[in-house]
Amino acid sequence: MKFIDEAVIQVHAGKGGDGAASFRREKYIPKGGPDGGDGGRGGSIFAVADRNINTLIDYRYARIHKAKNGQNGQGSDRYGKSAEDIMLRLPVGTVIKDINTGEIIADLVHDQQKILLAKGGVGGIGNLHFKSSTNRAPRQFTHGEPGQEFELKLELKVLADVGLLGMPNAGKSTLIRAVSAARPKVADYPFTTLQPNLGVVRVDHNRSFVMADIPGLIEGAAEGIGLGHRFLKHLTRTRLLLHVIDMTPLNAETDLVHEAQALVKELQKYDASLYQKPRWLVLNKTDMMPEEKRDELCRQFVDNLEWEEKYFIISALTGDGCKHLTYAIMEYLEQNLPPQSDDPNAESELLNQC
Ligand SMILES: Nc1nc2c(ncn2[C@@H]2O[C@H](COP(=O)(O)OP(=O)(O)OP(=O)(O)O)[C@@H](O)[C@H]2O)c(=O)[nH]1
Ligand SMILES: [Mg+2]
Repeated sequence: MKFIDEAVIQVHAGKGGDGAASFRREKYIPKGGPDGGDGGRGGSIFAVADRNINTLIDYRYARIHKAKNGQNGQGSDRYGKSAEDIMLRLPVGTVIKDINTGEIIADLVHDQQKILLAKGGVGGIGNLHFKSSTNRAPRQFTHGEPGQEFELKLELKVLADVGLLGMPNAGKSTLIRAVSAARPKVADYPFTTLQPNLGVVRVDHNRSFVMADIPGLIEGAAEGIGLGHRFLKHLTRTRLLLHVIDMTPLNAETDLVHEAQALVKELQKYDASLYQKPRWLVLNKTDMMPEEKRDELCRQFVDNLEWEEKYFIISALTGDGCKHLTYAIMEYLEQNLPPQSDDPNAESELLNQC
């Protein structure tokens, strides 16, 4: 199914039914009292997170969601029926915003999380309830209240612990295939990956984390070159970024340092907080380098980049160095737990998005 990560929808909750004004008319009761029942409640609209859904495509086609109105009250003490609520099923990781105020209404982080989006109107009161010792034949009733209406922006931002960042062809998808059961397409041309992929990396039987592979990024992405930089939003909820670099051009003397710096600049242009996230370098395709010079060349590269954080020398193709990398990530994540406000269940929910 096509991956769509943004949609704009309208939600209209139902109006409450009106209360009734009616009097009892029966054969042997000449002056029947009031018997108008209350109106029913209008249908409300809820969002429900569903781990089996991973795209917002349905909401591109169905933009307007209207719940039914409550039924009006009727004579003979009959109450109007309340309308059914509508459940909008959305992927885990969807952020819901009110377009007009910009306010975040919900952030769906775990499966089956349910949030009220638009409240149905309360039903009106029938004249039955206005009867008193001084007014035995009230004609009053009230109208049902209107339902709430909003225009909402839905934005899916995948939830993962670690995100892969890199130029097209760097080997990001090969890496996620090497360390998890995810099976994104791998090919030797740029922009093979067109949507985010999640993989669960199990380091041993009860320790795991979630990795996100996103489409490649190139210099000028902020100006829309390549696939642009909109996929970077899928890295905003990660705790650690891995900058994957294809080391083979080193032999051809391409300016790898410039390329790496250019990519980081794109990150900075997109969002300062993404730029400030902890980031490690993953030097890939090192199976293509002469073995005896490999470590030395890698170190030189890292020095030229004036890189002071961690770096890893791997081959996603042969699996060399991948285990060491995944253990280091696991340890880092365990030592740098997310703030309390993050949902502890979020990770397990994600597994199902893969
Ligand atoms: N020799 C070698 N080739 C690799 C390695 N990792 C990836 N490749 C090859 O590099 C090419 C690109 O790999 P992908 O994993 O598709 O690269 P990507 O970064 O996901 O690319 P996009 O999805 O286009 O951004 C494929 O032909 C892979 O087989 C590696 O460690 N060594
Ligand atoms: Mg790819």
